[in-house]
Amino acid sequence: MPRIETIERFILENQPEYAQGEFTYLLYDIALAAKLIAHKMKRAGLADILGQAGNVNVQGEEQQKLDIYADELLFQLNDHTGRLCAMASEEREEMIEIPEPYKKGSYVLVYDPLDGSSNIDVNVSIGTIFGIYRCVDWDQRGRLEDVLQKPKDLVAAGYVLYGSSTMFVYTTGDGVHGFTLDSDVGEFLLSHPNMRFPSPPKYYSVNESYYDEWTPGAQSYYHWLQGRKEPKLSVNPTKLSSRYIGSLVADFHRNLLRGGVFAYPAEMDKPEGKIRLLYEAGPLAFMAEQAGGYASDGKQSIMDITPEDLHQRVPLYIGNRDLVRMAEAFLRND
Ligand code: FDP
Repeated sequence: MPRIETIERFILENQPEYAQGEFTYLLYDIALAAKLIAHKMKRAGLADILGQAGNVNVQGEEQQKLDIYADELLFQLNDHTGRLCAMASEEREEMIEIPEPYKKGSYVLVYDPLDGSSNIDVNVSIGTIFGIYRCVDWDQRGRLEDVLQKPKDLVAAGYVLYGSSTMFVYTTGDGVHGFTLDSDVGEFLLSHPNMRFPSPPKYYSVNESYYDEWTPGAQSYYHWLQGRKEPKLSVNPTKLSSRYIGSLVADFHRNLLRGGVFAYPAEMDKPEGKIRLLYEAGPLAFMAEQAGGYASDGKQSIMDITPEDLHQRVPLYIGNRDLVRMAEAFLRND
């Protein structure tokens, strides 16, 4: 009989030396949130939860939109456990303090509860992204500086993909491991140990409708990815196939399995790009490096950028290392 490895067992057997239960249970709680969100999506179906918050359903109850549900759930599962000193969510303007009666812990949780919002209402894959930092000052209750840390300082990061099956993929700095939810037994089971970007890569993922807004460097890079012969480029073009879902988690996940690059370039009048550093680019950059890949804003590693603002955006190139390095080369002269 093949060895069955549940996520609980895997986390316990592979916990980093410094983890003394607190960190391990924090990961369990995120995995639990993932199961509950996946369950809610499946059980309620299109009619009940997709749609605008504030709508009234057939039972006369006010509907809660799925992204609000996911945000609340992650908050509620983590605010009282004594494992965190602060949280920050893509859905909330301000940093989340751990309410006073509860014990303060040593970690910080940043999360995007439901990424890929344009896909929620149309039943296309979406995801949850999270990152875990250590508190800067363990004696203090959470402050902004605990949250505004470089992705390089992450101790764990991961995502949940709600697709044709639900997957929980995470790293604690010792490789990237993927688990698939067996919904009959309600367990995440190890299905993808030690995930690495394969080479040669297959795909590029970019929303090319913004082509005219990109800088010349980003446009040339796009031509290079497509393998176009004209206009002539200084380096021989590669030739990748195009896949774009518009859900960062889903696009990243596919490229992690098949090899490729996801790009969301800066635009002429939007040099900051779109993707959020703290909740999206940072955690995925940490995962990419653990899977042998790389993430850049086009000039420098995402891992080295210190966020100045909770909702700071960055241009993003992420995937196979060579493909992302090539983006940096094309963007150097912009
Ligand atoms: P969304 O706005 O639908 O929430 O950063 C959020 C994000 O989705 C990513 O998940 C996705 O990759 C990107 O934005 C899609 O943006 P475009 O619709 O502009 O392509």
